[in-house]
This record gives sequence, C-alpha cells and structure tokens, in this order.
Amino acid sequence: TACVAAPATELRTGKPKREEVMNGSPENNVSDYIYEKMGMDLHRQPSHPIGIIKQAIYDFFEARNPGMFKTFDDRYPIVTTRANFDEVLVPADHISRSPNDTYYVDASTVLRCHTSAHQAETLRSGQPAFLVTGDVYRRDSIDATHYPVFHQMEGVRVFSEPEWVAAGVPGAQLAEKDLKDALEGLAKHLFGEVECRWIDAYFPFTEPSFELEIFFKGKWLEVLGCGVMEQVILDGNYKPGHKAWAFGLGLERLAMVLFDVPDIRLFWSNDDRFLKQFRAGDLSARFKPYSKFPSCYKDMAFWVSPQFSENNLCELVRNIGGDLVEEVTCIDTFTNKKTGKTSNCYRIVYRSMERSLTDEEINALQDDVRKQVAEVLKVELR
Ligand code: FA5
Ligand code: MG
Repeated sequence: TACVAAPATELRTGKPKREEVMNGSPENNVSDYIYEKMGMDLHRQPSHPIGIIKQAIYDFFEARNPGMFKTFDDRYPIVTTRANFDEVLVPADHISRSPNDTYYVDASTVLRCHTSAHQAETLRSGQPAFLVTGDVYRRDSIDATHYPVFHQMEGVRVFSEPEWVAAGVPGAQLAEKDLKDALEGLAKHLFGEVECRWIDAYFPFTEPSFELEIFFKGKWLEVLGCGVMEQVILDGNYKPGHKAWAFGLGLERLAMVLFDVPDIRLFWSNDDRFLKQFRAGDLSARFKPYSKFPSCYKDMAFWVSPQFSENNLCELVRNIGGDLVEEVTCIDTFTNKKTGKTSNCYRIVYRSMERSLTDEEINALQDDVRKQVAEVLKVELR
C-alpha cells in the first residue's frame, strides 16, 4: 500500500547485468535495444550536453539556495512497482502501469519510468531538499522529441511551519510560489529571454500540478511537470506538519532548447562531429548540423612548389567539389634532406548533406582535383 514506510532498499549502482534485466520472466518486455542503453549514464558525462545541462541546473540551485539541495546521480534504474507507482499514489488502473507503456523486468520490478520513483525513499532517508538525476525508460511514441530512454531530474523541497509563518502565507501557497519562482528563474538562467507558459496539469502525486512549456522551433515544447506534493506522501515518508514542492524535468528537452539540437536521437550519437561541439561548463554552444550520409576520403601526396599554399589548395578543391568537400587536412609532411624538396600528403573528405555519393562521382572529382593541383599550383604529384 502507498506511503507506509518500506524497508530500506540496498542502494546499487553501475550497469545492471543482462541476466538481471532480461531474465525470461513472463512479464519481461525489455528489448536488447533498451538494455544496450543502460549504464551509458549520459548525465554523468561532464562534456555531454545532458551532463552539461544537469550541472547547470545544480549550479543554479546552489546559487539560489546555497547548501540546501543534496544531489544524487547514481540511483539504480531498476525499481519496484511500489517505488515507481504505489509510493507516488499512481492508481492501480492507471495507464502508465500497463506493459504497453512501461518496461517490466518482472511482475513487481520495472525500469523506472520517472525519477519520481525516488521521491519517497529519499524523503524517508531524511532529506528535506534534493535533486535526483537519472535515466528513465518508457514505451512511447517516436518523433524528434520523444525517445524510449531519456533523462529526468527530480527536485523536491520541504518547507516547515516556521517558514510559512514567517512568510505570512499558508504553507501550500509558499510552496507553490517558491516552486514557480525557482523554475522560472531556472528557465531564465538557462535560456535568457525565452517564451514560457504554465499549463494546468494532473499528476497523482501533486496538487495543484503544472507543466512548463517553452516555445521552440515554432511549437510549444513541454519541458517539465511539477506541483505541490500530495500531503499523504510527505506525512508518510518524511514527517507530518510539512509542505513540499516537487518537479520532474526532461533533460533532453531542455538541452534541445539550450543547444539548438533538432533531434533527440543525436544525444545518443558516438559521432565526434556531435560530441566535439560541447564542452563541460559551456552553455553557449549551438549545435551545427552535419550530414548523416557516409563520407569518403581520398589522399593525395605531392612535392610542393612556390605556388603552393594550403589556402590555395582549399580554394581549388572547393571550386571543384563545392559543398561535397567536408574537410581538407594535411596528414603527412616531410623534407628530403638531399634535394631540399618538401612532400605533403593531403586527405580530402567528401560527403553530401543530402545523399550518399557514388564512387564514380568522387573519383571524377578527385581526378579533376589532381589535374588542376598539378597545373595550377605546379606541384609534382607522387
Ligand atoms: C513525469 O514524469 C512526472 N514524474 C514529473 C513530475 C515530477 C511532476 C514531480 C510533478 C512532480 P511527464 O511524464 O510529463 O511527468 O514527464 C516529465 C518530462 O519528461 C516531460 O515534461 C518531458 O520534458 C520529458 N519527457 C517525457 N516523455 C519523454 C520522452 N519520451 N522523451 C523525452 N523526454 C520525455
Ligand atoms: Mg507530461
């Protein structure tokens, strides 16, 4: 039953074992594809956009309320249905419990579908204010802003009676005001001026409840859910006579807005062309699109001439290959001691933003490049 103190659970960390996640139980509906994403912990990589945005949010709350929020990044993603649903008052017949919506490990164990699964246990451990970040799993629709694995940050802050007495308002009112102030402040901290709106919402674990939407690429994008915590959760897991707010942020959604990332799948990319665009602590990066199509490179070695310069070469290559040329780099250079002649080897990477290139067209371009480099830059091809 909900809100009765559960026995303390052992805190496990690290990548779950395959046998634990895909255990052959009749209720199990976890696929290999999902299992492979477990333990990747994008939120714990300081230079990944998800890690950067997590840290920026931690920094915001530390600046707003120094020393107040305790942070947790390594809560195990496999939780009981009790933690995921019962303890946050999700009704027995709620759609989110269906195996159509949630990944079950067995009848009473799921891949958490939200970080709210950690609200009750963290309150029971005596924490009055905390931020819990982790990967969450949902069977969900597929589009540019939905993915079956994503990252949430749960925030909870408890208020005691002296605080709302001092503020001269009822506790629930203080909690709601502080919640909205904090989240609007956060939006401003991350995005500067951005169009935001509050939508009335429903969650079983908060009342009243709200969602925050941000205007992004011509549409309103939901970035978080929040509200004043249902009293029975707080009374049963913390102490009676308090009030609290709670929120759950979608980190991918926030990172998409901040870094101008157009597709949620990009966060799972191993491609350096994505990863190298972001640096720990830097909120100013804006994603520059690159092609999804394969590249093809050609190397070309020659003895340089007085007419040769790298810029001349690039100009010539660009004139022939246009936007099909992605990169020109010198991969080797040496000088012959006897003759004093210098040899360079250049690599030309070809790639289209729109299509896969054929061998024939790249060979034709490269032949042209070789011919003109010899004629115009007077180099001696090797
Ligand atoms: C929840 O998960 C609530 N637990 C949030 C909450 C916490 C409310 C505490 C009140 C108090 P929701 O299902 O709306 O709510 O998800 C929260 C956020 O996760 C969304 O606003 C969105 O930013 C993000 N999100 C939801 N589904 C996906 C998805 N498939 N892919 C990427 N992000 C998603
Ligand atoms: Mg929602």
